[in-house]
Amino acid sequence: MNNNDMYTAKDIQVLKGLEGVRKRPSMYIGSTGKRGLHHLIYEVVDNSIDEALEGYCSEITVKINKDGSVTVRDNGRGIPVDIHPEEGKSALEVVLTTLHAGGKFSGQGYRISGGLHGVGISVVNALSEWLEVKVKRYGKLYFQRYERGIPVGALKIIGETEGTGTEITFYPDKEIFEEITFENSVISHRLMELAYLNKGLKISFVDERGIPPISEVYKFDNGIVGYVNRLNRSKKAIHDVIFFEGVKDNVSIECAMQYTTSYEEDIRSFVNTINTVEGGTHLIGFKTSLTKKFNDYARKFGKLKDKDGNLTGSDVREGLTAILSIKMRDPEFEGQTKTRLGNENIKEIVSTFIKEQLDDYCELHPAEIKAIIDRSIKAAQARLAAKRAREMVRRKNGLEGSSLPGKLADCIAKSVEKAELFLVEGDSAGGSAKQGRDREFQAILPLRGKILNVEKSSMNKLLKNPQITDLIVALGTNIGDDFSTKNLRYGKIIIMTDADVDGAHIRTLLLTFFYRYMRELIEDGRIFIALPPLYRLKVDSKDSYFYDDESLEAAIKELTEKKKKFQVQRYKGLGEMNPEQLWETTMDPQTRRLIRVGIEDAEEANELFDKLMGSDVELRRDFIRENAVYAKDIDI
Ligand code: 0RA
Repeated sequence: MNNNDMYTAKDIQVLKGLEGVRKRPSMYIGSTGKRGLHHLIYEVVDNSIDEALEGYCSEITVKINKDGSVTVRDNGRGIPVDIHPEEGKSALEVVLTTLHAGGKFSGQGYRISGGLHGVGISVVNALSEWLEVKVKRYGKLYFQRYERGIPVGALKIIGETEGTGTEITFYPDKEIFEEITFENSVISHRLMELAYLNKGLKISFVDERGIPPISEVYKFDNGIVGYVNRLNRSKKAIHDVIFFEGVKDNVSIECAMQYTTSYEEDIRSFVNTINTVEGGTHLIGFKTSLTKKFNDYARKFGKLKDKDGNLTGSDVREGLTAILSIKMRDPEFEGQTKTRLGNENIKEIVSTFIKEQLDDYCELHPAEIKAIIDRSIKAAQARLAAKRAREMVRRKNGLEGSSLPGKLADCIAKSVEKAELFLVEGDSAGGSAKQGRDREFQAILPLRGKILNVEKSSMNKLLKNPQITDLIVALGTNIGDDFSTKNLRYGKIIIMTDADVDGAHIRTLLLTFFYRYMRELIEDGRIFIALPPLYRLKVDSKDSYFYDDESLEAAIKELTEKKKKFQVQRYKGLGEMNPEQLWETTMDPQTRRLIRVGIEDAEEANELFDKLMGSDVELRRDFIRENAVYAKDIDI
């Protein structure tokens, strides 16, 4: 008998099912673009991961072959090859040709994992030009080949073997996919993530297409703790990774978290190893308990007083890197991309678990909890100060019909790209700058150095400072959550301070301010530092200017050799220059030197901000000596 003679009503239904997949592939794998293509690999790998989750598989290999096909191999139990009593064919064939074979067909097992759409490997089979499967079971090696979902030839034994496992090789169908080239970075990233989420599981990745081939092995015995360490590898952590794990009401929960000095929040949540990008009930449970518990501790430790308001969710999550990974039966996924967990009961389960674990942790590690709370309180203070500053800005705009600050000497040009704003330290230098500037496109805002300097304590005070609110109004952008470049009034913002300790201090203050509240301006490359000359050299009543020691020394050497007379003046401050000199040396676009501030420079300033604000003068001096220049690229 050949295959055709065996067709029954059931077989026709099967074919119709797979035909449906080929007619509307996007319904099953999301798209026929790159994402959908890569989804084929994940779908097969997820089946192997299921075996690992159930404790039967310790090793998975994913290989992109020279011909562009992909092989996924595992040492799980192997897809059953026995004849399925109802269907009258091998279980393997049922799994590979029946849509939504859903829960493992035996009825006993269950699919913990289940891929993004949970569609099963029959979909991969339907969308592959060909697919070959090898199974090791009962000491034999079984083999079967399919083309576009239809078996070509029966399942047969092709050898003897030891152990168990499954190996699936498939070649995506060009008739279905826009392109069929796999991208190794996408795959290796996901495989690494899976290895972190399944501690101890060894996942190998091989790409044989290139010369030399790529081969990587992922195996992490610390699981998601290692993942958090990796995510924080270039951040500064304030304690060791906190790790909770346990099972509650049949839900297995793992959580790893660590606070850093960064301002970012990086929380990733997973359900059955699926990245729940849109969050869901598990994440809500986690966040709720975190906020609740940290407020409790803050009051218990006297860090929040009766009159103080509560810490908000974003206060307690600032600087937090965390992985929340739960494993459960029958997850329901909702949302645009089906990556939000919908099961309502999970909220309570996760939140109770996190509460209990945090209490235990707090008992054993009060110092860490206190450090975290101090961090959250700082975040809350900054939030409140920013709010006050915003209100102040709004009031100013409102009352005076968005009039500009009195201190600002504005320019004539209205075009943002042309207009420049100089932030000048001190009233006297401000005066010179006003006289020396090209008023067509250069605006001056003097900042009174003393005021900024006296208030060494914190960003809070800085935000209350009327000069800073003047700056915000002058820029027209507002700050923080209200920040927008829509009404930005200047294309270049140039910080012009003295080349001394106080100048560097003010610069750090301003850079930190921009970094925390107007970061986009730095990212857009709009913040600059003016480099005033350090020396004036007078020869025969002609002046030349020098911006560093080396070039001055070279000039002096030459003059000495020529036995010429000269005079050197060292500039200690901008105030020592008259308006013409200031224009010529520091403001004239033809001759000036500007340093464009990069985001790394601002990050560095931000990190040093707290140190600098302290009263440790030595620390400040050291810093300023080492960081006199935030140079990245010089823009003359
Ligand atoms: C159905 C039932 C069982 C395992 C599998 C399928 C299975 C599928 C794949 C796909 C890739 N690797 C896989 N490994 C296993 C349960 C088998 C049993 O009860 O022995």
